Amino acid sequence: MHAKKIAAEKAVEWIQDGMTVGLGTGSTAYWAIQSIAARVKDGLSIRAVASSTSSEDLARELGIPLVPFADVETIDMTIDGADEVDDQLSLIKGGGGALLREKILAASSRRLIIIVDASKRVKQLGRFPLPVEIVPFAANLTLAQIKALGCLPELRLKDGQPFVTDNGNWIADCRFRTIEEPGSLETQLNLIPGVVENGLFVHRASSVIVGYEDGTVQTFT
Ligand code: ABF
Repeated sequence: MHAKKIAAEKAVEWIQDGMTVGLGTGSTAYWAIQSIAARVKDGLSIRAVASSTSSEDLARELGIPLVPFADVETIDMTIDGADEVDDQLSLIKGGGGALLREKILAASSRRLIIIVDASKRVKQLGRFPLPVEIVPFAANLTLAQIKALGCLPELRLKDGQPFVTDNGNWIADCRFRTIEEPGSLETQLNLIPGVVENGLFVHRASSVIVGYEDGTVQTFT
């Protein structure tokens, strides 16, 4: 918990007056939202958009000014967590199920700052099952096409039913074990018609801030 919090607080130091800020999702992004709220109380003037309804609700509750996506053309800085980060700053995201909105925010952000604790750093992506958002229609056919790319896809369940994303879709958690070429897999998955988006974020992170339990942080750019 401490490691996540200090990584989050370091990232929030980079926010400046007047910025449009993207709010991520997950337990590390939670600390960023708390820290942003504290700075807003102290007079920081920003506007924010969120990558999930849960982060949006939290931000509203804490008094962070939110704007509708329709009013936003670019985002100055998005601060978000990740499930795995490799040495090239490629990421697996989507363990929390918000990968589509997270990627939309990332794609429109001048800077994407990823905040993690040290457990998320890996030599090669793939130990964490890759989340892939799929449309419910003919989901079995889509799962078969995903499987043909060399993984074991499993439909994510919640209370015995398919987990439904904020966009009304389902998630397949795909065990690849190791992902040799994340960039090409990201593209190949998205060429399958039933796939909406996948959790590989390649060449998108501007910086990764790693927090450690001893209170130190390391920044990779
Ligand atoms: C989001 O939250 C996701 O992309 C990722 O799945 C998850 C990381 O969660 P946590 O910070 O709780 O480990 O950022």
